[in-house]
Amino acid sequence: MTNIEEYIRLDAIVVGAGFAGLRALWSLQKLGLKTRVIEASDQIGGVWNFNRYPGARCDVESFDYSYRFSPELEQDWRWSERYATQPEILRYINHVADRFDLRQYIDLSTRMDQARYDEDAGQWVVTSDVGKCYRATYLILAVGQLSRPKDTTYPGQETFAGKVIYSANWPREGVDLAGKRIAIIGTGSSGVQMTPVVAREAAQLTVFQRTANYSIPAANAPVSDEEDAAVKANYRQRRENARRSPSGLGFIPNGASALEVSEEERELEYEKAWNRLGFGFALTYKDILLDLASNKTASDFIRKKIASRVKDPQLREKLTPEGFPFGTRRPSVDDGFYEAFNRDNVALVDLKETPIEKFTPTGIRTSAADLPFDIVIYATGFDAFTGSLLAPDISGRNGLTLAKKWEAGPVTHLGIGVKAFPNMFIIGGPGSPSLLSNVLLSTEEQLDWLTSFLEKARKDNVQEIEADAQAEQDWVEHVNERAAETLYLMTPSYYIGAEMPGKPRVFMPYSGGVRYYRRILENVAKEGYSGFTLR
Ligand code: N01
Repeated sequence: MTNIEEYIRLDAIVVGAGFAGLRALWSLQKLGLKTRVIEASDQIGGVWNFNRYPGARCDVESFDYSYRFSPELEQDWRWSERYATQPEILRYINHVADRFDLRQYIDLSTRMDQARYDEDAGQWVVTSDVGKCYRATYLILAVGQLSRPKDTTYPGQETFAGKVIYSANWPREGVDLAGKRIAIIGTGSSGVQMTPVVAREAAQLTVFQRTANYSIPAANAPVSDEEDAAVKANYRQRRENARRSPSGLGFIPNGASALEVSEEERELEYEKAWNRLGFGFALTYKDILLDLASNKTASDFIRKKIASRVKDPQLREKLTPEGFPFGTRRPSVDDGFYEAFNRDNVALVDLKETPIEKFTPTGIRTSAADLPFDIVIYATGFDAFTGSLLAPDISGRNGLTLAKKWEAGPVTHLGIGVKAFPNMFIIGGPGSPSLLSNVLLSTEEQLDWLTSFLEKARKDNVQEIEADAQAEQDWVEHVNERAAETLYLMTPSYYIGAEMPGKPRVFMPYSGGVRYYRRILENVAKEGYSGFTLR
């Protein structure tokens, strides 16, 4: 048991040193709060520190997937590509930490094991795996939405003589793929990004696919000096446009329904979007994610494109997504995924036809064959949204644990506050736009709002901020109502908790868009932070 003197005493403790945690630190320091960040890894960067697999890059444009809080930073940083690679993003995060002198406030290699609300003291008591203990008024959870990788295993894996690697925990020293026989299991964004890069290095690559997903070309390109100058000349306006767009990507959806226009016009629009917009393809028409018939026009267009990219008719059929509307599982953005299957050294195993039975000492046995491998890469995804929030033991009033409170699925007010967990705030969590938006923009929106809230609370001498039960109920209803207006609920995906057996099936992110979400936050503030009890 820790002596009371041994606690590190803070105004705020932030958990996680990724994009959100660093931004929280910067904001809270500026407010004058004594703040520390604790981070389990020995390096900062969050998902960009862990996901070092070949081909990893962001699918939001670099100019938009970057901090907006410092116009000077914006002007000084030079992105080299439209979609930045993982190493470039990690360099950027490190640059920000140095530039704003943040490192001294970050405790690395310190994993939060437990956070307990001490009601008498009105403080969060945080303990870590390295024995450091903290007491803080505010607990800010910036632990990410996709930071708890699934630990997928198959029978016999321990007998396999080769290497097993998880894409979300890629060895820092790198992996020599040259001339190796490699398996990639999983065809979400990670598997799709990795495939063409691994294919170029490997002697033989076999991709194990359970569900074919829709993927759109990234349309990546170097950022020219002219483009860099043009964006920087107007950067503030670009940020404002992104804030006002529903997705935070800066694209305003075409105001028309896909069904309102002629087939020729639609094809032309899709073609333009296909060649330029990447992820923004989903916004070519306003109702692609809202109306099934409209969605079918986009889904059919993508299927046609896949057909034109894959030469072998059997492979083409297997790689073509069927049975769910485009965008209802998160689409991938790729740089040559389908074309990789035209190479002689790349094969596909359709797990629906020939499932994996087990690993053997030499490779993988499917129901059809024994396949030899040197390296098996799992790109099987994450326990999304709630995994990293529920991994530590967090308890609020009367010892109520967050796991118990969220037994039937996450409930929050605005995705930020939780009843019975006073002074605890979640950034980018369930019930907020997070993964249905430019997540960095939503993060900064939430943190700006939260900082103003805390500033006011301190001015008014408020000791405790707690979400109301009714407000929570109303928010969950609102999140569900907005989701019901979309097609998302039609498809099992990590948006609804379908990625983990036994996980409650509830819609996790907020689908109303960042613009609408911001208005709600602003109104809540105007109403004196309605839905929160301030004591
Ligand atoms: O994970 P996923 P991811 N045996 O969950 C399959 C972000 N991200 O790491 O669909 C065999 O999407 C699973 O199959 P199924 C982005 O938000 C962004 O790829 O469950 N296969 C699926 O094919 C993204 O959405 C970027 O049938 C198994 C795959 O593994 C999110 O992270 C890059 C299996 C998992 O796909 C997650 O992407 C990378 C099993 N036991 C990631 N279990 C960019 O910015 C699962 N699968 C571009």
